[in-house]
Amino acid sequence: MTTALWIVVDHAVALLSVATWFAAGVTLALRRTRLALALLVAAVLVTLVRVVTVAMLAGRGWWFVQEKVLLGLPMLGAAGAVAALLAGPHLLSARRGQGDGWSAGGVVSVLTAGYAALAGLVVTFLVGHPLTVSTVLITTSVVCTAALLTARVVAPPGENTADAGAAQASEGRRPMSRRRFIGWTGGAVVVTAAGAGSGMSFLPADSVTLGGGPGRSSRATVSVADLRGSGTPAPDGTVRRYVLTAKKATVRLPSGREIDAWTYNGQVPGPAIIATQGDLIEVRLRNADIDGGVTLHWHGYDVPCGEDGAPGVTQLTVRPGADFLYRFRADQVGTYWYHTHHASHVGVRSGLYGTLVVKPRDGQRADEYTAADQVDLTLPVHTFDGTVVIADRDGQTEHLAPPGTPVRLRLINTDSKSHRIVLAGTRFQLAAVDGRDLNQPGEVSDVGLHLPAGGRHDLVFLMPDTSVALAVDDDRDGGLRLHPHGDAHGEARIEDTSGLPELDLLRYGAPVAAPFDTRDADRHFTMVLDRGMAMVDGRPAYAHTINGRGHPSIPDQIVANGDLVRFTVVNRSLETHPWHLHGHSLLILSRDGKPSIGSPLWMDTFDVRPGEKWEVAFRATNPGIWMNHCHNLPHAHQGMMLRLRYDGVTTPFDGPRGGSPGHDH
Ligand SMILES: [Cu+2]
Repeated sequence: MTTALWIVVDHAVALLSVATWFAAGVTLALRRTRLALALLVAAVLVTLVRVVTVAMLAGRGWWFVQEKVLLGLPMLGAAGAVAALLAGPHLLSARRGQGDGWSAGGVVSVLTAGYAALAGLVVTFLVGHPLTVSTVLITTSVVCTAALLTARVVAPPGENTADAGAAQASEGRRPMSRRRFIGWTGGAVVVTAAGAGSGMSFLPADSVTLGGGPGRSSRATVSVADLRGSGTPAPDGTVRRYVLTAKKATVRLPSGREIDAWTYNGQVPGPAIIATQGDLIEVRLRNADIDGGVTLHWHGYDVPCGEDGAPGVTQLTVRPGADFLYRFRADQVGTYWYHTHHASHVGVRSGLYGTLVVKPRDGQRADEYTAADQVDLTLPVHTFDGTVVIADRDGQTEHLAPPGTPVRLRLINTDSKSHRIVLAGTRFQLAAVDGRDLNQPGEVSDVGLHLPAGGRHDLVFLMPDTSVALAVDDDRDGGLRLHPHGDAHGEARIEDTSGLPELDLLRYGAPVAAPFDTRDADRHFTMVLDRGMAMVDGRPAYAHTINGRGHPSIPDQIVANGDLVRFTVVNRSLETHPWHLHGHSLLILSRDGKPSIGSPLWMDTFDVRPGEKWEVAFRATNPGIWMNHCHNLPHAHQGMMLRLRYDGVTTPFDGPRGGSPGHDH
């Protein structure tokens, strides 16, 4: 069973335990003896099952259960045991015909077990990982308060307690004053604990995390504003100049559908930026009328930090009428894309994106398909209000490719959710992932490719003499068709592709020796992804959280130039989080403890699906302050974003803008 399934089962059992304890308490209060006994037995059994589900989850990782093991279960276990001991004997006597099974202590304790079960569930959903002392104090105070109030209602202090149990009744008046004493002392303790817990929750969090490495050095600082790209191309390169103007436009798709888009130069996608390795790319960004502002972020391209396009971190947002010049050397070959990083959850979705492809200089690429006459298609996949647009076309796109032609399809997912890609009618190689060539990628067919949000896959093959079809999300009517002959349009029908297995990239291609020994990591950061209550941009929200916090209250990850850095990324939530670090590509080490055994897999955006745990590593060799976030852009907007900062690097752009791509100021 997958971890995600155990998470769901555990939620369900937790909910059932809340229901059964409350049902037992209510039926007991109503003196429905037989039903109350049955429900009490059920509640105890469900609680025991809960121990099993939590134990199973604990086997998948401490992050999945910390708050359950340290707080939820002990609280429920203690309350449940007291409830069974207080209510059980009376109910069993009643079953033998002695009394009606009711006792004040029984009702209060069974209902308290219900409060404890509910509190544990609420803590899991609102707080999650990591558990804090503050959470423990507040939660136990709330449960105790509920228990004390229930006791007051069930057996008010002024009332004769003769029916509260034979033992108490025999003690006459004294138990009443003792109960008062317990009530007042308990109340005082609860109020103190709640106050302390609430106070602690307002303590400022650490502003940085060092990942086990040394703290700040006393070295001279450098500003991101000075970390700019080279002003010259390589000796045999040229300067590729572009002007991109961000503006609103109505774009007409081939189907006739019109979309109100935010565009670069009035088109979606924006102008294709194409360069050869060693060229200098120079892009002037102007903003015509995008009110909130725009930037250009070079997704997956390890540009100098000052060119990265992170508003409030590496530059100011480009406002209407303003402009910004980006300049960097095209040293990295492969398939990339660019997009705005300001209010990106709206801007990118609305059309502020385009493609960046850097081709190798002749003879530099150990790739069998470098012939000049190849078909090389760059295919960003984007969804506008439910309509999938591939490159600049909706509906089905057709291309001619004579038999024997080398074909390269560069798929780019510009959406916030993953896409499933199937290529039918030919065997093919997945030659590159996220722009980086794989080592000895084997030929495959009849597989589905999982393309994370922001990710890129390069598919290569030699055109057969029959048609080839590319389907996105198993849609047989849309997608792309390649025909070997001009008269074949419309003939390529494809079978249902939804049942095809997914190609596992961690087992694809051939391994080579790792470039570094990841056991020697200088810094190790763990990011536990979840949902919960957190401050996001100064407001409380039901956020997408990292280690229980939301942007910008998540501590900066500090690294030093040259460090070997390791990330552990754990997803406790039930949504997929495409993880994206700017300015670096990450070597995938393992997923759920199973090591990557295929080609070295370098990714800049990898999907951490529900319940998964990924280990990745990289060498920190690109000084700057880098956004590190979920590329499901609405998630990033709702808190799931932090910064990785090199020791000694500062930004003059920090301040009210806060670096959030989700902010309109
Ligand atoms: Cu996410």
